[in-house]
Amino acid sequence: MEEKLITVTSPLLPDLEEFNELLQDIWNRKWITNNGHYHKELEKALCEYLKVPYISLFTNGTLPLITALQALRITGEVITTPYSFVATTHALWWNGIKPVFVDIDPTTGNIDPEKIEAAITPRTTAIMPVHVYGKPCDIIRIKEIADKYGLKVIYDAAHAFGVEVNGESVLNAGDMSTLSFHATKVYNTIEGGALIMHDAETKKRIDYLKNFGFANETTVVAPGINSKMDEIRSAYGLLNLRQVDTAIEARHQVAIKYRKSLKGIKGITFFDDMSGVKHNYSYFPIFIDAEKYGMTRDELYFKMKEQNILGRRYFYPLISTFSTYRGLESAHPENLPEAHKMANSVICLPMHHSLTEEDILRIIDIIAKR
Ligand code: T4K
Repeated sequence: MEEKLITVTSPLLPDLEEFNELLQDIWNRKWITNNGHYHKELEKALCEYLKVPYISLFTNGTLPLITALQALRITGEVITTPYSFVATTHALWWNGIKPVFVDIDPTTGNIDPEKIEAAITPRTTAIMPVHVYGKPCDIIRIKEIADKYGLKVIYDAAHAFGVEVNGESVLNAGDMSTLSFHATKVYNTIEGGALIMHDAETKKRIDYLKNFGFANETTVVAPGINSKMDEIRSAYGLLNLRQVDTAIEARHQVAIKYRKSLKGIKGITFFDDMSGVKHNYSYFPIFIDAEKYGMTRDELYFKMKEQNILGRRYFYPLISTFSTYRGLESAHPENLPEAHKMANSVICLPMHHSLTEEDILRIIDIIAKR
C-alpha cells in the first residue's frame, strides 16, 4: 500500500455548515463584491485580531505590494532581499523600479540591516524587507536607517500573520505592511491579501487604488487597479479567523516535536523561537550541512519525496538568479553569499495544523535514517 501523502502545508478550512449559512445570507443580500457587508466585517475583525489601526483587503498578496509602491509614489531603486518568494521583487519590476539586492542575516534569513547602507545610492527611495517564515526583521535598525536617509519602508509581511514583538504587531512597522491570505498560509481566504497602514487618509487612497482609482461614481483620482476581495472569500475569512488561534497552537506543537527530535541529528540545524516574539509557526525550515549530515540537501529532499513527504525548498532558487534579475549588479552571487548558502541548504518540512503524531514520526524517521 502506498504511504499517505504529506504535503508541506494544508489549508485551514471553515466548517462547511457554517459556511453554507453565510453563503445563504450572501445570496439573500444579492451583494457579492465591491466593499460589501462581509468585506467590511472582515476588515473590522482583522484590525482587532491583528492589533492594527487600518487594513484594506485585497484579492491576493501580490497586488498590495504593487499598490503600496504606487500609493507611496516609489521610484528609482528599492533595497530588498533575494531570499523570498518571487512576488516581492516582481512587485518592484511591475512598477518600473530597480531592485537592489542586499544579503541576509544567516541567523534569521531576513535582510541584514548592517549591509543596507552600503547599497544606498542617490536613486534609492525605499526599503522592502520581508519577514521571512514569519520571523520579524530588525525593525528598529531598519527604521533608524530609513529615517537617516529619508527612505520609505514597505514590509512584505506575507508570512507574518499575527506575529508580535513585545506585544506589538509587527505589521505596524514601516510605512505599510502587506499580508498574503493564500491557501498555503497560516490564515487563508483561498486567495487573498491585505495592506496595513497607519491612518484613515492612506486607507481611503488605497481603497480608491484597488477599485480602479474611483473616489465616487464619476471621479477617478489615480490610475488604480482592480484588486478587490469578494463577499464569498470575505465570509470564508471571517469563519477562518475564529479557528486560526487553534491552528497556530497546533503548529506550535508540531514545531516543539520537530525541534526535540531533530536536535540530536548531526548536520541538521533549525531556528529557535526569538525571545519576546509571538510566532505563528508558518514554516519549519531546516538547514542541511551535507558534510556533517552525510547527504546533500537535494538527496534528502528527493528521498523524502520518494516516500510521499513533500517538503519544499523555499526559497530556492534565489530571486536574484532568475533570468529577469540575474543581470543586475546587486544580483552577483559574490554580493549575496549568505542568501546563496541558505537557499542551497534549506528544506521546509511539512508544517500545518492537521499533521498527526504519526506523520511527524514518519518524517523524522526518514531524516534520521540517512
Ligand atoms: N510575498 C511573499 C513573501 C510570499 O511568500 C508570497 C506568496 C507573496 C508575497 C505573494 O502572495 P500571493 O499573491 O500568493 O497571495 C505558494 C503560494 O502560491 C504563494 O502564495 C506563497 N507565497 C509561496 C511561498 O508558496 P507554491 O507554488 O509553492 O504553491 P503550491 O501550489 O505548490 O502549493 C504548495 C503545497 O501546498 C502543495 O504541495 C500542497 C499544498 N496545497 C496547496 C494548495 C494551493 C494544498 O494542500 N491545497 C491547496 O489548495 O506557491
